[in-house]
Amino acid sequence: TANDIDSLRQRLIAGSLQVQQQIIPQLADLGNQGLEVLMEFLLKRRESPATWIDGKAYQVLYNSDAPNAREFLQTNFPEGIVPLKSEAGINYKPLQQLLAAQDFQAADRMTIEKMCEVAGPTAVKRKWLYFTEVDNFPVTDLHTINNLWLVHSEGKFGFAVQREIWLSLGKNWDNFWPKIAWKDGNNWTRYPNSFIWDLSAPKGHLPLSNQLRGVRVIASLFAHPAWTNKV
Ligand code: UYC
Repeated sequence: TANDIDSLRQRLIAGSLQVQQQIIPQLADLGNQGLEVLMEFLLKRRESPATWIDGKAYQVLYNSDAPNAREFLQTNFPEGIVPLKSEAGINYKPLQQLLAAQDFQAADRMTIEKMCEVAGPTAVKRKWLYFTEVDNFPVTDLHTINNLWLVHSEGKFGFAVQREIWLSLGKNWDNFWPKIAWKDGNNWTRYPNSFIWDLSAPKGHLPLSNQLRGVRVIASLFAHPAWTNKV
């Protein structure tokens, strides 16, 4: 009823993160009227940086086949809700689209591809990164990639989340790998099928950094000024 919708609307606007998280799928189940509330919610909040709650609301609209939801996003958020800023001239829209669709496995591959693009044509050909290339990454591009992951994963995924976990473990790699389910005892998690490609994964599980060539690339990522000098 109209009353139920209005009550959900009020709780979405004023509720805690936990309440908002529960309300969004309820609105999604209510058809067009529910979608309208999510549209209003996104518009109201568009002046502040997107959080993963905005991400959840956006994803409902993005993955809906309702024509008015599609038209709304096309008009108001054609590039998504995270600004796709790049100092390296990279187009992050394909990554945005995979994350909005919650295709975390394809998004993980796209992340590696985009990071190779940032590093330049030799890295694109090589298909993996040198740690010296990561040291030279523009802050802006790392922020964009990180924010896309964060906003579209209920705050679970992204480099900054991984780095916080690593710091909380006193920068101990041996404790870090099992914590994010990249290792179980002595066994590395097998790529790709043993990784968890949805939000049931532990915090920090994605995006992946292959450890085949050692820890230096991810160490450079975590040491990058992007995470300490906020822009
Ligand atoms: N793989 O085991 N990985 C690949 C991970 C390791 C290996 C790709 C992560 C350990 C080989 C990604 C972990 C290891 C290939 C990841 C992991 C290993 C490969 C695709 C847990 C053996 C084929 C992108 C730390 C004991 C490619 C890419 C090749 C691929 C990620 C083996 C994203 C997080 C040490 C043989 N693994 N990788 O980089 O280069 O190719 O031969 O980390």
